Amino acid sequence: MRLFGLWIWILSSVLALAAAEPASRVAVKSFDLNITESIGAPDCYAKTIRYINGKYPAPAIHVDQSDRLRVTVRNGLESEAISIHFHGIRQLGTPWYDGTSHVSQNAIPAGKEMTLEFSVKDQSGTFLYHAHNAMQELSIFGAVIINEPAEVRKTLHYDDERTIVLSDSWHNSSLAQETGLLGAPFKWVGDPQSLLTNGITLSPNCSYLPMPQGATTGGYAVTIVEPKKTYRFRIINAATLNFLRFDIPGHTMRVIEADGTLLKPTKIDHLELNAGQRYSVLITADQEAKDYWMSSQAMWRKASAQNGWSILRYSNAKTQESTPPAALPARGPEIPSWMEDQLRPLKPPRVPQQEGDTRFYNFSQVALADGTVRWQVADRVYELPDQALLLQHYNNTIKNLPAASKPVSIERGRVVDIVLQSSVGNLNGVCEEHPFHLHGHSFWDLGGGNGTWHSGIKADVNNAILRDTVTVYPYRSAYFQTPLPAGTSCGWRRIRFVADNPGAWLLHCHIVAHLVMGMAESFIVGESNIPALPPHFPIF
Ligand SMILES: *[C@@H]1O[C@H](CO)[C@@H](O)[C@H](O)[C@H]1NC(C)=O
Ligand SMILES: *[C@@H]1O[C@H](CO)[C@@H](O)[C@H](O)[C@H]1NC(C)=O
Ligand SMILES: *[C@@H]1O[C@H](CO)[C@@H](O)[C@H](O)[C@H]1NC(C)=O
Ligand SMILES: *[C@@H]1O[C@H](CO)[C@@H](O)[C@H](O)[C@H]1NC(C)=O
Ligand SMILES: *[C@@H]1O[C@H](CO)[C@@H](O)[C@H](O)[C@H]1NC(C)=O
Ligand SMILES: *[C@@H]1O[C@H](CO)[C@@H](O)[C@H](O)[C@H]1NC(C)=O
Ligand SMILES: [Cu+2]
Repeated sequence: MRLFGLWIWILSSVLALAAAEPASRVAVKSFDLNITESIGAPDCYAKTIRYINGKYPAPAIHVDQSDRLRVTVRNGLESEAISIHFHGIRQLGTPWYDGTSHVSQNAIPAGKEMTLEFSVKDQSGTFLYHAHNAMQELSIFGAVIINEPAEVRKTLHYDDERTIVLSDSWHNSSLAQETGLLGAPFKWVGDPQSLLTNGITLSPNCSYLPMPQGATTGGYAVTIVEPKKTYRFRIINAATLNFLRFDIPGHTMRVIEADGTLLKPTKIDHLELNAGQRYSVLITADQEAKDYWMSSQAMWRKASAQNGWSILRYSNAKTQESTPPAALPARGPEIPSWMEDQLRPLKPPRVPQQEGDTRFYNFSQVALADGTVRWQVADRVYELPDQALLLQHYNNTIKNLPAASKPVSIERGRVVDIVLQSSVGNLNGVCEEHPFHLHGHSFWDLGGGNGTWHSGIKADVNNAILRDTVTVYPYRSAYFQTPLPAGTSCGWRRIRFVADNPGAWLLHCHIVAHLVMGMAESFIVGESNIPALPPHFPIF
């Protein structure tokens, strides 16, 4: 492709320049994220949605590893405060630009703006940005792509790339959902009405209201490929609840990246990815030139929205499809870690061999006497403080925080092992799956298992994949299995990281409803090494 050739040309010129003059390599790339809200119908149902730079879905951000990003977030919402988090980007040395409200900054009020500036020099691959204030994650998300250096990219053997952002969508507003989740009686958000691909889908019996000019009216996303070429599909799960199964019929998928870590190419039948996780797969357009229906659907819950369809289109297809098949591919059986257990890192991981300080987090949901329901992690329902933790650090007020909000202090440079232990709560006897995400650090995924973790279980460090979001699976008593008594262990997962990034960071379930219900822990890493806040940092 012409564009591809141009890209290579630009990259090689940049590298040639760099060889002559190393200082010229750091380029600052500026992006605007102008957030506004107005009517749209991404799945046929008209509601208020959020546009970025007047576009829906939100535009992708593409950068090179050597770039510095300068991102100006302008909150043009009517009344809600917001912050934008770059998921998986470590913010090494810039903890104040993590975009996590109540933790790294105070949320940007309606009508105000803020500029984040950070480098990504130790990272490459597929990431995402999304809102990180209360339930808003539902409404704003986009891809972030950091190109590997040209010499690495060459070894991955693909001609071009495409980005596929999957998400889940509800017709009710996020504020209505939050009220239901935190109130008495507790009201669960339920399964999403739609599974979107690149922000859109169609629902059955679609009938549009009159829409303003430029409003999105949904449809099936189309990914166009040229015959014979090999593509890197970057597949991002930007859902806030659903663990997804993704299928491309008729084509072999070979996984080569998980959350920014390159993998030994591995053939898989279908992709399984949890909220916040990203994978790159190679596919070759070597089949009959026509349209193929790709699909996403929820796993590990009782039901799934049935409209997660999108089209894979050969550029020379003679006919085009408009009606998806009657049924999605069979979604089961649900086997914990089925796909992940097949994956191997491309390069031997540099996992610290010594056991870290092990922190054991037993979590379960708890139905309280007043009719509310929360999630507790190590016997605590986490409450985000009003003033951001990092700002409180500078004001020396962390010590005054109530127990429900106090961060755990970790010395800089410590190796930390975290065991995420899932147990049945006292509400419904169910074990759920949970995608856990750590801010400011990537971690080695040391695997998971059935029942209760104990120190006699040794980790397989040689095959650990460095990533930022990992699933704690239910090994029993899942939604479709027999309920079990409160306290029964559902399963565990273990991660290891080096606490090398001084700042205030969240570890939390990436099911946003669970986070709102308290499923989080906060850390202050290297308290005495946190760099000074940049001058004029907005306090809001
Ligand atoms: C974002 O808004 C600012 C201020 O109104 C404007 O100058 C800028 O051009 C906008 N950027 C985009 C990409 O629309
Ligand atoms: C949507 O919100 C309304 C009002 O807040 C509530 O009555 C209704 O049950 C909600 N529906 C769903 C599917 O959550
Ligand atoms: C769509 O219309 C058909 C035929 O009228 C009906 O059977 C079906 O229930 C409708 N589906 C939805 C989601 O409203
Ligand atoms: C510290 O507290 C003062 C007084 O309340 C406030 O004006 C200032 O903005 C705070 N600083 C930070 C970094 O939050
Ligand atoms: C986990 O252990 C329980 C109890 O022994 C067993 O019933 C269940 O089948 C196991 N789950 C898996 C996925 O092996
Ligand atoms: C984990 O939490 C559950 C529910 O709070 C409790 O019943 C169980 O004993 C705990 N298990 C461990 C190993 O602490
Ligand atoms: Cu969860």
